[in-house]
Amino acid sequence: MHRRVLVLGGDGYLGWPTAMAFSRAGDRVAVVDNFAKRQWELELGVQPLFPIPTLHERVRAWREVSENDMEVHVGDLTDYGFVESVIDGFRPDTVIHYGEQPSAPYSMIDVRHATYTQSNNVVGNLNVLFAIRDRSPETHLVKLGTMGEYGTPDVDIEEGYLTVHQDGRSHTFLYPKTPGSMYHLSKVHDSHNIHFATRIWGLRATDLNQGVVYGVETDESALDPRLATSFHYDEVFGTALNRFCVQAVIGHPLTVYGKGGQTRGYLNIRDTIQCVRLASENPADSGELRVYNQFTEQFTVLELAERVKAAAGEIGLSVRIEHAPNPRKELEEHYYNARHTKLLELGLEPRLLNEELIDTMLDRIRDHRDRIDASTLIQNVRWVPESAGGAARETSRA
Ligand code: USQ
Repeated sequence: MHRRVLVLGGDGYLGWPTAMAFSRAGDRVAVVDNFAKRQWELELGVQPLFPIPTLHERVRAWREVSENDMEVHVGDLTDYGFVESVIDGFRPDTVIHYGEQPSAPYSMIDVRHATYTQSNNVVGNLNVLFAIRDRSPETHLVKLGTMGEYGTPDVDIEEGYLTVHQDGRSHTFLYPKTPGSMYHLSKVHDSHNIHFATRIWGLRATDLNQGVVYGVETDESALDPRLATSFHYDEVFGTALNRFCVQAVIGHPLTVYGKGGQTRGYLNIRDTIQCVRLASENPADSGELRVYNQFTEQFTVLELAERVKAAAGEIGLSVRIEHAPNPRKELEEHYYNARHTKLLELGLEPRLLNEELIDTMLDRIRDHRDRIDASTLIQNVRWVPESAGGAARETSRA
């Protein structure tokens, strides 16, 4: 069945490939963006690895390559009038919401960046919820949350909910959250607001607690260089494996923070698209909040660095792993076991990380080696500034 799909944050690393994938599958797609990411790049002096045309140029290229059209709406999700008019005009079956500030380090720069991240993300998401309630209540919201909402508790992480038994009674709650950055906290607030909207207003929503995404390419972005996605490797916007691959290509030591035992869930960008498709094809019921843990494998950062080192060695790159001082405050050795069966039950076929994939990433990155700006690899954003008690250090679990 072809749907009307509205992609919020459609100019981003995940939003743009998602918009193309749904469009190619025959859905009617509209994208929304305010180009905030392009402003943050200018603010910090960083650039994506591949040259990224403007959104309008991308959409024109997409029309040329795929013969599919895509609507573009430029505006800010924190402007309720804008959000309401887009939802009212387009009447989406599905809203896929990537339109938030996605970087933990960006949110930890200072008070201005923390309050910006939380107000931008939380207010934008609230506007989406109210606009769906008042203009298009049957719309299914597919919201990108994060595995980082849970933090690293010393017990297994369930898939969204935890049933608590007490004195012969029991109740199912949203799984308790202990996030590790102002950004991750913003997504916790979003999750509670979405839960409220489903419980009180009967909206239908799916919260995708996504792990760390890696990868440079999807089936659609590979069709034409103008369709590339905005791949970052700098300290603020780059994610771990993507950064390690870029570091390997230019002979920079791989920056494993601290001991490197930090364990997270990871997934290929192509699996992000698959998961979002599965979530939208299986909409929540009215009044229901579905929560999926969206990742395919768990790794420690040190294991990731070792994988990159091995793959790089095979193609003649000599790589050194460095245990850099950890700019974050996080456990560097901990228990981690997060359930992630619901998307598999819906049919997810994971593309696990293997040497061939890392080779492909290294090759693609090597083609754009001249654009790599090594000065952006380390920007010293600290979770605890010197003035507030010294460098970040490992803390107790409490
Ligand atoms: N890390 C290093 N060295 C580096 C970069 C990161 O050791 O050069 C470590 C970090 O300290 C952390 C882990 O690798 O322990 C993951 O860091 P990351 O920067 O790859 O990912 P994170 O900050 O957690 O955020 C990213 C995305 C965010 C998404 C999240 C999913 O930017 O949008 O929500 O991954 S998750 O981590 O599951 O919460």
